[in-house]
Amino acid sequence: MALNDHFLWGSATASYQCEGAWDLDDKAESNWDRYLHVNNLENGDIASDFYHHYEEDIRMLSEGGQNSFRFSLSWPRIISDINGTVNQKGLDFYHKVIDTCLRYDVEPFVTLYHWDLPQYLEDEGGWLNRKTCDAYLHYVEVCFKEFNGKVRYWTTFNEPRWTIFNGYLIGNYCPGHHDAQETTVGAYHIMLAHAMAVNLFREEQIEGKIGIVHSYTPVDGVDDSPETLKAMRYADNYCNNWVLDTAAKGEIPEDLLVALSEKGVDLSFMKEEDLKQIKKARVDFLGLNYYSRALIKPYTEGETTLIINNKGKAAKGSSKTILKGWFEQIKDPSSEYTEWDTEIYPKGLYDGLLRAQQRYGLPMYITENGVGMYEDVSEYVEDDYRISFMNDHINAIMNAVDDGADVRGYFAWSTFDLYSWKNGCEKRYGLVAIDFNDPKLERRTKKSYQWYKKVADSNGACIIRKAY
Ligand code: BGP
Repeated sequence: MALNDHFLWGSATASYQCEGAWDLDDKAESNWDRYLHVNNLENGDIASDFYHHYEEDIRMLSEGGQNSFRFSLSWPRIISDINGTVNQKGLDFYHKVIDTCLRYDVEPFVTLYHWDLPQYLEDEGGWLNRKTCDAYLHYVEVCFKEFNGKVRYWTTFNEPRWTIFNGYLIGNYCPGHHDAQETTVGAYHIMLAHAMAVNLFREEQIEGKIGIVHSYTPVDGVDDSPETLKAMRYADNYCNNWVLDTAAKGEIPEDLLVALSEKGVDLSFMKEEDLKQIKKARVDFLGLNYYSRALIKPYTEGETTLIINNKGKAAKGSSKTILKGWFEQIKDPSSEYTEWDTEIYPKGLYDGLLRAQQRYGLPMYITENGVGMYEDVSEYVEDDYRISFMNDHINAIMNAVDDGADVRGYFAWSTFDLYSWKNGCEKRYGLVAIDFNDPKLERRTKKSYQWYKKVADSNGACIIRKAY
């Protein structure tokens, strides 16, 4: 059986990862520009040069059967300075992108923030400074008014957890800190900014729907013991609930706040009027990015250890997640893992969708799903592993829909090869190949692109169905 005719079949990108043109047309410097330049790391200065290839890229995705395109707006491209000056050239660029989508009957699915913060705000403390919430509100107001009527799907933030935890706790993203207090403050401010944006969206009666995108990590336990259940709750709060409960129910999980206080985090920065804003702001839908689940056992010993493998095969097996006193994440010996230590586990998507359906009862979009691989793009890429990965995950979605989950769209990560943050460009996710050594950055479709067209054209009817 196929999915319904309104289902969005698309793919996704993010401004910093694909646009390039990092200092063109009066774009301000972003935190990622600064951090990668100063540390002399591989950067997105050029990336896929979507800034100059957007027309071709949107045409190609449309020819590939896709009826929606998820992309983000770059805040530093749109707001030039700390005084909030609007850069018309930045707005013009996104008008062109959106108009091209509409010309091809492609639904623009817009992310307002995919991690590229203006450096002038990072200089003032970034997400640790409450003023960043006000600056964000100004930025989103400009975007809402400018693109109202053209954009029908808005999301406030891409993956608050990933950007805040990696930046302030794990330290592998900018600004590269390791501090639980800062992590809590940053997480709070980002969710407050989210709530302020949702409330503004309602007050201004902007057309369309608004949601948030979360890095969804469904939590499984090694057994059903009370200790494991407790560890799972810690892990679920850490991975998911602080974003999803806050966005969908207007509530920051109370037991998480208690557990943070017990760890010595000072919560006095939380203000009653902020909590009222948060309570009022309920999203219309949830955007869920699914890469993998977390398999959890109770905490045994050792200090908090958080290691993410950004080196691929050179560091395979090095990832570790231990939260002292809370939980430990373990590997499932029967599962397959990528070179970057991501477990391939489609059933986690099925389980996660049913849990989220039951808990929040909101429409859901899978806003990212894909597999990062090393690929030789000098010839046609026959990415059968990606086809099999996507087949099994779309199958999981279809199974979940059969069992009552309200899923309304699927976005493959990514539309074309792009810059994968600290993994650089060698970790490829695209349905379309780009040889980053080719000055023309020519686009060439992979086998998965043709396969995905058939899936979209048939509304999923050609997916090889499997039960669990
Ligand atoms: C998500 C991000 C994307 C993208 C993807 C793949 O967390 O929203 O920006 O990068 O993950 O992750 P990575 O590039 O680290 O492999």
